[in-house]
Amino acid sequence: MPTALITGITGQDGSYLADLLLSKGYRVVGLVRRSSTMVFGRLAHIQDEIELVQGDLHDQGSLVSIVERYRPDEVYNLAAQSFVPMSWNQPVLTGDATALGVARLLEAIRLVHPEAHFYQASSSEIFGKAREVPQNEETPFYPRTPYGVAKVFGHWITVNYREKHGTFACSGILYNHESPRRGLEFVTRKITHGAARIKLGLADELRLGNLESRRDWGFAGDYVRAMWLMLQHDEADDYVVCRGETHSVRDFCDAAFGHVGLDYGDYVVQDPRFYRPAEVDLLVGDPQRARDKLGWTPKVSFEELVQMMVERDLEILRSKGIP
Ligand code: NDP
Ligand code: GDR
Repeated sequence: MPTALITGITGQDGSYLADLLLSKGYRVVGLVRRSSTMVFGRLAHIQDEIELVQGDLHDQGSLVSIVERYRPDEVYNLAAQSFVPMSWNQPVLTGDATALGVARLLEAIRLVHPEAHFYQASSSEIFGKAREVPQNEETPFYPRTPYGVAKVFGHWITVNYREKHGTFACSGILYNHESPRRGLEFVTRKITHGAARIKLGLADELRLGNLESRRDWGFAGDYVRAMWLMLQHDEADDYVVCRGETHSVRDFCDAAFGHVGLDYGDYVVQDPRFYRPAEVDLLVGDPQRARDKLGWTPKVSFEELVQMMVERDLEILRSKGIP
């Protein structure tokens, strides 16, 4: 039975990856950081099938001990301060976790278990002020936020450990991927949750920032499959993972409200508080390498994703006794 260590297991991607690896017969170990309220909502359905161990990307010693104790065949580094606007409020913390955290984990692997295969959660935010459209693995980086800058470090340190130390290390440059388990502060879930609340009479407006922003949105369940495929290949490489098509925030609102028979124009209010100081340019990727080398293709369409998210938000609200 292979062992996988997942950092960020309590997050959106961590929970989907844990589902996938359990279905493939892995022993799944998740690194969690200590908190006064240990609530692992996204893992409730698999809590008896996984092992959780305390550690933190800020703490080198904890990473060394965990890698030494479990000697995982595969390590997926999904942990990060992942909310882009917050990286302007806490740029140093973001750099420490999202950039240096990667180096700490790679060091732990190099020191105690160099055979492990390593996956780094890189991001389309490294392209930022995009030098070309669509972006591929050779497109130069131009991050526009402290988060993007930290992810550039994470990406290059992964490439450098592969080239210098021979670590089997892959960097997945993933574009936005969403799901019913997405955090409520990200725009897609904010919209589907907002539309569901309005439909059920719990709110009468939804305040958003720039409705013209465009993203290449996919389903998280499809994207974690690409992570796993990268670590099964016979050579380590970097891959762009995306659908290759964009939609605006406005399109997303239209689809989400439309699904519950409402017109978003009657409820969505643009609020300057949610505008960003520096927006990224058009981020749309070219997933050809992932398709050709890994045989990866996304299965869930934009429309199916929006509907899945709205339906689940209605279900969650109704299960709380709301009609
Ligand atoms: P989430 O924000 O849902 O999850 C982040 C996870 O990181 C949580 O489990 C969080 O733990 C953990 N974490 C944060 N800081 C630390 C730390 N110092 N030590 C240990 N764990 C920590 O992110 P997603 O699941 O959406 O994303 C997964 C990864 O993929 C992230 O690295 C993100 O930057 C990257 N990414 C995501 C994309 C997306 O569209 N979702 C696209 C491209 C990249 P806790 O629960 O305690 O807060
Ligand atoms: P992003 O995702 O910054 O792309 O990062 P987010 O959903 O936060 O924003 C997407 C776009 O929507 C616009 N927007 C709003 N965003 C939020 N959060 N709230 C609003 O009210 C709102 N109104 C409009 C934003 O301006 C932006 O253009 C995600 C994260 O998962 C990162 O960790 C990951 O690396 C990237 O995707 C790829």
